[in-house]
Amino acid sequence: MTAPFFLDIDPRIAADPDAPYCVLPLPYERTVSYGGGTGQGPAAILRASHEVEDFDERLKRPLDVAVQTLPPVPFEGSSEPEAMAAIEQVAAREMKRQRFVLALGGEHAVTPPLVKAACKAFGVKTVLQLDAHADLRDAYGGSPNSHACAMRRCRDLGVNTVHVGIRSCSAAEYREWIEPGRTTVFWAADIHTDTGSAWIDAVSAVLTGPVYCSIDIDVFDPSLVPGTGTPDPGGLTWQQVTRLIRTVVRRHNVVAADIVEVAPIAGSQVSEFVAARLGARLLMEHLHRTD
Ligand SMILES: [Mn+2]
Repeated sequence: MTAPFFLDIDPRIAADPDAPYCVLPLPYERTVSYGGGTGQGPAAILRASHEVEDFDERLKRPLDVAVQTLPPVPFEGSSEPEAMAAIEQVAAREMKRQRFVLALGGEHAVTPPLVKAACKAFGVKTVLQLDAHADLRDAYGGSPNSHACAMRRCRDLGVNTVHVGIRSCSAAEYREWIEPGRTTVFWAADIHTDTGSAWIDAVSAVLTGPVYCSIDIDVFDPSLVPGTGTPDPGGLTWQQVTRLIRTVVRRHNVVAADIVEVAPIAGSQVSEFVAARLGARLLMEHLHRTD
């Protein structure tokens, strides 16, 4: 069996090192605090992606994105700092050529090294985080590289962070970051009270410079995506998330993205399929952003 690649496209395009888009599988699972399985996420998303239709019903056009699938980064036997360095190195190699990298996790700990590479290659100014959790802890479970610290490590890089869909944070995260306005949070509860698109305009208004988009799959409600490390009730819908992405890629220079924290559940395919569909939609919206 050949290694799975993203979307049911021409295998020659999936192997083309000059395709403008690339998918980077990151089966990293190290600092899990609750449910496990994120190490299986990338392979499950790639398999599920072959069930995504060859026609984008929102854009009303064939799935025509040219995307190479890179080999997964191997993490066996590497320390946390070594794993972070390996991710940054591969991402930097691709971004240096101005390619759009869509990374597939793996736990959210993979994001800071991706953002670091994107800062060097594109001068990223803002990380747009879609997530149930703020991920602003300085350390968690004894590690500064925990999934629960992903946005805090991005702040260390000097970029702004904008958090969308949040419904869980610690008292310290709230007191130190959110209450004093050091970062901008769009709470899931507030998004749900807005039946129009004012909240999307409000998110768009606070984004500056080149944008890196980090999507923790737990931003979705667990009734849609149960297969994730830390499911949290009250999450966003498919329409809310994809409408936001459509607006953001059209109004801002989104240069790279990740979809993380998919933890497949045996006997169910919905979580990885939603992730695959989201990846396809994101790349298609980006490719056709000026149409
Ligand atoms: Mn997260």
